[in-house]
Amino acid sequence: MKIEEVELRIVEIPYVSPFETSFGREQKNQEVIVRLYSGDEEGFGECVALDKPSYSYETVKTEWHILEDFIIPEVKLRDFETPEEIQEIYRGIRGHPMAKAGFEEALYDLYAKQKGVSLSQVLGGTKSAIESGVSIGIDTMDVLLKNIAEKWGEGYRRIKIKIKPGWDVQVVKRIRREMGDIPLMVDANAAYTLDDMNVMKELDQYELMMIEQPLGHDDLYDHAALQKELTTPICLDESVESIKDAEIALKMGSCRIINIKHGRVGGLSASKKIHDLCVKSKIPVWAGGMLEFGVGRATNIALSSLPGFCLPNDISATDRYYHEDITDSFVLNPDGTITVPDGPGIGVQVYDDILEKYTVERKKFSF
Ligand code: OSB
Ligand code: MG
Repeated sequence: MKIEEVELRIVEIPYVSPFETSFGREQKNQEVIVRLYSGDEEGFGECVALDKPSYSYETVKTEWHILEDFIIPEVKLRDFETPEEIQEIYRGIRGHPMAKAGFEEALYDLYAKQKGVSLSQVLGGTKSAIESGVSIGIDTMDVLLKNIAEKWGEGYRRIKIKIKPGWDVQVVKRIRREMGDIPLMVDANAAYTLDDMNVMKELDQYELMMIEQPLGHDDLYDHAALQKELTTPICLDESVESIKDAEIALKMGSCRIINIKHGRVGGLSASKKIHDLCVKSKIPVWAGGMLEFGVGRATNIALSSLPGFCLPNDISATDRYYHEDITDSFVLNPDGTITVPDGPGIGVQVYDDILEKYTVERKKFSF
């Protein structure tokens, strides 16, 4: 895989409806799309940082900076045998997992395409369809209940709602009253501290599948203390940025479930390592999402076809996020799954005209 050219784009697409979490309400998503050229093949990757340093410190602009100034100069005309070889270059670049993951993803896509096999196959996937859940943002109670009823009616296998202080116990109570015992979980995006033990203990009464990232984005210690007090499993998202974090979290008992986002942990090879550790330790994993466009969603689907992904994922159909996407759309099967593409690489086509329509910035690096 000789890297002959690289193209970077910032692509911006509005959401079908605003998405609100404990760190704010957003109307649109911006992603950096990486395109690699090698012989007759192309590889695509998507860098998943948001445009603000809210979920993590990375942003669309820091991703671009790391790619343009540190990753692309190192890969110029380099001939890769396998995508794992990029790790040699990454060792010299501290942090910035989402920039690294997006580029590595493009290498994986290229590699799989050159071999004529699917990304799922390259990663060791065993499933032909993955379980689909849906993440629903903060809204008025009426809109939230309407959204939940609609998504549950479409067949999603579990509902996740976003919570924040003041929008938690009463909301869950109301959902349980209106919707009964549907598979339900909450995601706090690090909005609480141990001072909120009362809220956590109240949430513990509602048979939630899990409470995702209740405490600090970089905390493992307090989560271990909280997990001891709760029956409901804690699932870590933000706090697990590497295999090392996962090892410590499991040793300390900071969680009983891990959400793997390949962007957050620096790529697919790191994701596989965390997956393997969790399988060995009997810790269920599922794939988180970052409201990706089609390239990133296809990658999430391939990753979640691995055997340890045994809970519904934050991977919904395209129409839950966007009216129009840069790739073929993903649809929800009647049984609440999404089919894993079996074509080469990510297995979906990227449409140049649509990509062009939503591109707000582009740069090509020819060597
Ligand atoms: O915490 O899981 C999260 C979206 C953006 C940033 C963080 C998160 C989310 C989601 C949406 O919950 C998941 C999806 O892509 O459907
Ligand atoms: Mg989360």
